[in-house]
Amino acid sequence: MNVRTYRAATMREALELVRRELGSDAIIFSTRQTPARRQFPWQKPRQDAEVVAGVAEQSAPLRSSAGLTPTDLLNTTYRTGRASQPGVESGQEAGVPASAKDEAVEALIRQLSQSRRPNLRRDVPDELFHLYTRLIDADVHEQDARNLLLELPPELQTAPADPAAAVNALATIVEQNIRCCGPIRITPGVRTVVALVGPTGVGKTTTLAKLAANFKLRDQVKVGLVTVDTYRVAAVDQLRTYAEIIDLPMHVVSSPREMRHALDELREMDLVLIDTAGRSPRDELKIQELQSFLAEADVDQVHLVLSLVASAASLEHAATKFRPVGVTSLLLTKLDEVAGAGAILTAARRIALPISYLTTGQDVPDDIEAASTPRLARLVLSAIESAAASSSS
Ligand SMILES: Nc1nc2c(ncn2[C@@H]2O[C@H](COP(=O)(O)OP(=O)(O)O)[C@@H](O)[C@H]2O)c(=O)[nH]1
Ligand SMILES: [Mg+2]
Repeated sequence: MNVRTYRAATMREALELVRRELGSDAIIFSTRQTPARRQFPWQKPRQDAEVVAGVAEQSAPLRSSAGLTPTDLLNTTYRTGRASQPGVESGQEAGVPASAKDEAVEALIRQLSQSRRPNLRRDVPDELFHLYTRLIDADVHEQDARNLLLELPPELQTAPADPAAAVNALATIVEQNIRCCGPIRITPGVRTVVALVGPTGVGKTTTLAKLAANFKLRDQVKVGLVTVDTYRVAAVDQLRTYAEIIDLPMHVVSSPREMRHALDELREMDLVLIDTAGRSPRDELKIQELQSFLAEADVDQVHLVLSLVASAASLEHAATKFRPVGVTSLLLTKLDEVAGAGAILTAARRIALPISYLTTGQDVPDDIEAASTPRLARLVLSAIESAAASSSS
C-alpha cells in the first residue's frame, strides 16, 4: 500500500493531485480542511486542504505482518506527513512500516478503509468527479458533496453520464435540501415576539438592528426591543445605540421576572425583538437560563443565528445545544465572508430547521435578505458553476 499525504490550497486541488497521481483506484483515508491564517487583513483566509490517500500495489511481495493490527496501520497512515510544503509529501516511507506491504494486511487495510473511510472510486463515480470537486470548491462540505452525488439517480452515476443531466438533477436536489420559511410576518394589532439566539459573535445584535430598522423605517411597524443582560455591564451599549438611532423603545432585562415586566410595557407593539447576549463565549447564557427568559416572554419565534463561516461540525454542535430552547428557524449570517455559497447547502442539510433570513455584510440595515428557496438555491448553484469556470480556466 502506497500511502501519501497530498496537500494543496483547496480540497479540489488536493483531490486532483490524488487523482493524477493514483488514478481512480485511489483509496481516500482521510480529508482535512483547516482554515489557515490570513497573512494580510485584506486577504481572504486560505483553506489548507489535506488528503491522505493510497493505492494498493498489484505485486506486493508476501511478507509477515509483524503483528501489526489494522488499527495500528491506519494510525500510522494518519500520522504520515504533516509538513508545510504544498503538494505531494514524502509519503509511503514516512511512517508506514515495510511490513505494511504484507498482502493480507493490505487487504485488511483496504477493507477497513472502505468501511470507515470513503473509497473515492466506490463513492464518487469517475464521471462525477469534476462535479464533486466543484461542489467542494463552492464550499460544500466534502461529506455533503459526496452524499449529494450519491443521491443522484443511479443512471446518472454510471458511465457514460450526461454531465448536463447530472447538473440538472443536482439542481433539483439542492432545491429540495434548502427549506425556507421566509421573513417574519406581521399582523397589525397582534403582537409577534421574536428572539434571536446563538453563539457569541455570530451577528445576533447586528441582525436584530437590521430587522428592527427595516420593519420600523420601511414597513412602519411598531417595534420594541428587549435585550437580556445578566451581567449588568456595558454589553448592551451596542443595541442601545441602534435603538436610539432608529428611535425604538428598548428594555434591558436581567431576570425572567424583568422580562415579563418588559413585555408588559411593550404590549402595544406589533413586533418585539429579543436579543440574547453574552460578553464572550465563556459567559454565554446557560441554556436553562435562556429557556426561562424565553418562556416569560412567551415567544412566538426563536431564530437560531449561525455564521456560515463556522465549520459543519460546529454548526451541528450549536444546533444541538440550542434546540432545547425551542428554536423555530435558522438565520444564516456572514455569507459575504465565505468563499462559496455552498456553505448554505451544508448548513441546510445538517440543521433540520427552515431558514428565515440570510445576512450578507456588516451594514445596518441593508445587508439582510429574507430567505427563499429559489434565491438560496440559485446562490448555491451559481457558486458551483463559477467553481466550474475557475477549474476549467
Ligand atoms: N461580514 C459580516 N459580518 C457580520 C455580519 N453580521 C454581523 N457581522 C459582524 O460580526 C461581529 C459580531 O456581531 P454581533 O452582532 O455583535 O454578534 P453577537 O455576539 O451574536 O451579537 C460584528 O463585527 C458584526 O459587524 C455579516 O453578515 N457579515
Ligand atoms: Mg450581541
